[in-house]
Amino acid sequence: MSRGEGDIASPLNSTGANERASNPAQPAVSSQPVPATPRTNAQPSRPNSAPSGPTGVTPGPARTTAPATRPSGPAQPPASRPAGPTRTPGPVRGTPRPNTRTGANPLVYKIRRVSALRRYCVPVTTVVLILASLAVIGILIKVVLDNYYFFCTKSFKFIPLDKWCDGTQDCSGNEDELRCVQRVDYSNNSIARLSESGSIVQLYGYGRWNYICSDGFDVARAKAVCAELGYSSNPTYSFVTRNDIIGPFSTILLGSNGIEVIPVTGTCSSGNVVSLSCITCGVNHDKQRIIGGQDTSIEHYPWQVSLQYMGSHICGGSILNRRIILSAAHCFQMSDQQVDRWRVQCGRSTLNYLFASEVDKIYIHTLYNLDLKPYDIAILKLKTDLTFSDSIQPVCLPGFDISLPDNAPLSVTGWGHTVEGGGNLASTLQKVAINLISRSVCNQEYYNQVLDTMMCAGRLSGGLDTCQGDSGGPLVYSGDTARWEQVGIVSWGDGCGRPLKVGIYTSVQAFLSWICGIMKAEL
Ligand code: 4AZ
Repeated sequence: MSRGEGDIASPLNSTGANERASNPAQPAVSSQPVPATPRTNAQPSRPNSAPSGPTGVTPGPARTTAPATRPSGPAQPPASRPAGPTRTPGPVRGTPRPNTRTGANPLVYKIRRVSALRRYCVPVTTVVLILASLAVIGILIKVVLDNYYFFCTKSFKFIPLDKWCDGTQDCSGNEDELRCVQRVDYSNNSIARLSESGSIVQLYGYGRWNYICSDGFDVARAKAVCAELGYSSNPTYSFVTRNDIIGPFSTILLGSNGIEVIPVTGTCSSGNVVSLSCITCGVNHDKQRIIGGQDTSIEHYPWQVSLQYMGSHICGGSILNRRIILSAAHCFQMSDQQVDRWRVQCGRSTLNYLFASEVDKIYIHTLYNLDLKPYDIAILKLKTDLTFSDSIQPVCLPGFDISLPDNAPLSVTGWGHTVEGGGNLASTLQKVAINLISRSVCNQEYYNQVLDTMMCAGRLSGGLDTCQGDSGGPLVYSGDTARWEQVGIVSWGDGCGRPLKVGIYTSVQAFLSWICGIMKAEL
């Protein structure tokens, strides 16, 4: 116990207390020490502040023994007040000092709090700062490594980035070549196709394409046909009477190996063929077409996506189903082959790199070649299903026999540059209303480089076009219907918006079997 505390807490000898209180002449502060505890007359020579042990006690300097009884006077200082001769008196004599244990003195309490804060805050802040610095250094190291090296987790070594996805094994287990862009052609994978604005079913069998006679057609068969086309959603179907369709016809036998096509000899007895819709697609709320590129909202083109490589928008793309995105092969140049560095942003009008979906696989056409771009088509498979909403919807694929009218009105969308050679992407999704240009007209300006797998669209007088950053995006057609079909993929062109140099698009119609083959394989 400290002295100050003892002063207050020690019960005074009743005699002494009374005597002090009754002696008003006694000075407020005595230069003489006051015994810690009033002594009895039986111990007159013991130093008054010393413990009362019998031996080993050195008397205090020039200390006077306190009288056994004091003359009465004003209130004495507390009995155990420090006994040193130079003690300074307290501010108000006789007033008990505040009990700092209970925080009665705010100043002392504050000092204690400040020192406690210092005791804990300084080390905690130091630790936090050290951890933050380590995190920053770690992130910097990761950024540097990510930009220059690939880490082989199995062989625990770094290889230079240009050896990743270069077609040669550099890590054990071929780890550096596993998650790269793949060249595929599954064109013969699917035996189904849809005609007439993508709804009347045809199945391949016996060396020909057959219409499906509605006899015996049911939900299970509808699902099997949709699986052939690469869709797993709940289909809707109807039977339509088409006198102009004269066959050949077939029915479907569902076996353990999937669809078996059974030819119908002669005519279809019901007289009806099957019209099928595998997915609700191509629905939006924007039937208006405005001359010139302008801001639009993703709800008007909810199939539009942004393909991003290491956080940067590179190309556009379109949603075909919950997992499949259609785009252009030239978006995946030699240095951008690593699947895990790509993301797909869906459902946003403005570019945002935070909420993009991860990519599982990227396929480009086997025959794609950078120079002429005759097979400029790619499919990305997402790691997780998209949730459809007003801003995320699939676009429809056209029927295999679609024939666009001359000068057909088309829309194209994207975040690409709004000025040729301009350094900036559009921050808000842009749309431009353009028209189909015949391949023969187009080829006069493009020296016959526009092949059958390509189509031309734009405005011959210039000004309305796609540009760098729009590549891979969808060129869509709706005609007079409420259903938007993707007929082209932004591919190339001579500059942007130049007169006579219209945009060149990959023809979706030319690659329907390539697309469906992959979609079926990836179900
Ligand atoms: C490009 O570089 C690009 N004007 C896309 C489209 C067009 C030109 C260039 C068509 O991605």
